[in-house]
Amino acid sequence: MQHLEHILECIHDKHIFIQTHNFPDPDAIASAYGLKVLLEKKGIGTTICYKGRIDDTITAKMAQLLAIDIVEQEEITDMSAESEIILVDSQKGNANVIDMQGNEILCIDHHPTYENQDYRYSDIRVEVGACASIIAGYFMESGIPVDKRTATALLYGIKVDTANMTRGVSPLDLEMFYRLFPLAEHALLQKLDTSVLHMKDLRAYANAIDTIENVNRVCFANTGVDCHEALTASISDFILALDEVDVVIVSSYREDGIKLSVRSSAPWCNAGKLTNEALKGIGNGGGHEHMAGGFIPFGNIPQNSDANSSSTDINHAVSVENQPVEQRAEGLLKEMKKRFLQKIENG
Ligand SMILES: [Mn+2]
Repeated sequence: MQHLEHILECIHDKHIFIQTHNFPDPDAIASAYGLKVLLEKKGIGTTICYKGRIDDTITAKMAQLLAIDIVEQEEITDMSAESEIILVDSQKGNANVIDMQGNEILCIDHHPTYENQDYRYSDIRVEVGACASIIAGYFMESGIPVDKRTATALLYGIKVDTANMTRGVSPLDLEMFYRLFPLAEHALLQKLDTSVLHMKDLRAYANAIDTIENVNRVCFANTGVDCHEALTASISDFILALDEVDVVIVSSYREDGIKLSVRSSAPWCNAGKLTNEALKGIGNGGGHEHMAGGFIPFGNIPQNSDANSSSTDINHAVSVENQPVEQRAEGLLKEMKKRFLQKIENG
């Protein structure tokens, strides 16, 4: 049976929700949109939803230029506990996706699974570089023609998640890239490629460059405050391009904690596994072999710190809530660096 047939069998409602990970990236939006087009052809209404502010990001620009309707969770008015949700480019229980009110019945993703979940059906392929390739595959498999807008969205998702076919590329990504390429609107893709940054984003780059610290090819940097997910990720990629660097951990301050973006180009270091293990006890994270993300909430005290750990400092740092975020984060940042370096050293 084809994937799309499995999916259709599991859907009972006339209208369902397609939820992406929080602060969706272009691959998440492309996947959600492609699935929306497929389901609407089969008579099922859909709402694409997500959590997180994405103003001024390339994701917002993509949604605007391609006229893709996406709804932030606070604006959803018609979801109930019985509503059916399909997760795309994310998995239930992961740190980067909130648990919305409805019922997660299906999951289509390319991230590793950290917690087994009970879906009616799931199509999770960790070897695939972009979730958009999986969705594009549904079109091809079912013989449904791909319109220009959908092809453009899917191709853009593939380009971004594979860093223009240089990262985590699988045969499916290659085939979908090849098949979508002649169908897409290239002027629009070019516009997206050249509107990734804003002038004000340079402040985050400057902060990262100022704070850069390279320990045996493992590089730490901090972007300061007001640095959204996509920007943190592109700063990570930027630092990884340095000849002297194999692994990058970029941190940025949020009101409620520290967000991390991790990259690895080293065969000896799996970014997702490293991030997942290094943050156990102080936060959470995970992802792919070459790219990962994590979060350390303020107030989380490490449980298994070793003897020379700075947990007293951490206690102190997070207890003083009136302090500027930089000071509150100081102890946690130190602990985070120590944990990453230890994990890398122990292989
Ligand atoms: Mn993705």
